[in-house]
Amino acid sequence: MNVVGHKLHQEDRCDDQAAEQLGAERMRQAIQQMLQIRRFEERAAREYASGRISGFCHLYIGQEAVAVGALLATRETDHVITAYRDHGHALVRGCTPRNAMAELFGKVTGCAHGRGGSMHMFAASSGFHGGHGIVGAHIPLATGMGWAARYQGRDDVTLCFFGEGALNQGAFYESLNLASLWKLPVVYVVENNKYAMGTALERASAVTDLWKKAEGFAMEGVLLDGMDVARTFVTVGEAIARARTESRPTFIEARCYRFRGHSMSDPAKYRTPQEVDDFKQVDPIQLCRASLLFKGWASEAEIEAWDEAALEAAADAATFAKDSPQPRLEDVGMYVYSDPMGWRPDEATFPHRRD
Ligand SMILES: Cc1ncc(C[n+]2csc(CCOP(=O)(O)OP(=O)(O)O)c2C)c(N)n1
Repeated sequence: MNVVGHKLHQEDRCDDQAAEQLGAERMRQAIQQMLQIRRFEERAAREYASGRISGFCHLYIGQEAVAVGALLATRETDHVITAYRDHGHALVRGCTPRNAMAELFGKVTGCAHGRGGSMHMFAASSGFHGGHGIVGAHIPLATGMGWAARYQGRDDVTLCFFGEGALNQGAFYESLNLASLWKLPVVYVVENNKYAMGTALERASAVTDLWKKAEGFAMEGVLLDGMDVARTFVTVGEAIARARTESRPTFIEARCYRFRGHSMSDPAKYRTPQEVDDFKQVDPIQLCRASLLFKGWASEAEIEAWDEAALEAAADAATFAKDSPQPRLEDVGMYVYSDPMGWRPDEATFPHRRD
């Protein structure tokens, strides 16, 4: 299969060498995290359809290997920032199914106290800095976070994820130029899922080999099969090492695919069912599953049990979210800006506060 040069994958499992580098324990962890994201979002889609979740909701289904593989390569002290398709990154990096689902429901027990919703998940104490709705606007923030680390002499690295739709925003060029010029420890990952809303990459961008743009910043540019969690771990791990030890940024193009529409309200008529089916042949969870079985690192029964546990956690999260209180009208100014007008969180009212 060759889907307009997008598919790099040749096998029906993850790359063997990369899988060895990922190792059995991490690969077992990877599939559990991917299953948790998948089942969480399938549940979120159902809750959205039933009207319990409102506003925007962009699902990450199909792209799980990018967040999971990349974040497995980080240290706890590293920083992560992403765009609005953020449920996966959030769940791997400090949010729980409960407080992420409650956030989708707009409840006070949500990870952003119900103020952010789907696009603005946060777990600042775990180094997860959102969830940003304006395309490309968080890329300068990542560059600033890299600058702060260098200035303060910390050896932590910032990982910045964004969609390919952000690549023709000025902020992208300004940020990567400065990161290269100032040698900042930032890894920029474009999750190229082929479409920005309904616009195919080749209809919007003169350059479609996005990783080549790195050359314009005198930066390392790498092409990655983002459907393969093991390769993602290895490639992002190398970029993190370069950032941590040499303080050099990297730009990675992770080619991936979203199986659902842009958001819950998108019927995705700009692509054929055949194309979606083709990409489902390289479903990141199935590739990882096949590797685990091939290498004898997990049994069918174990994977089944992990899937069951993920389903249960998603169901439990939905019940928790449904039963949680709404934010109080008199607290409407809280958690929007940092400590506005001296308001302090009240532990009795916000028992689930994390940050
Ligand atoms: C500055 C700005 N312009 C337009 C929009 C509307 N918008 C929301 S999502 C989107 C497409 C972005 O696609 P991409 O960056 O590829 O991310 P993906 O949805 O594929 O994850 C657009 C244009 C926005 N949020 N911000």
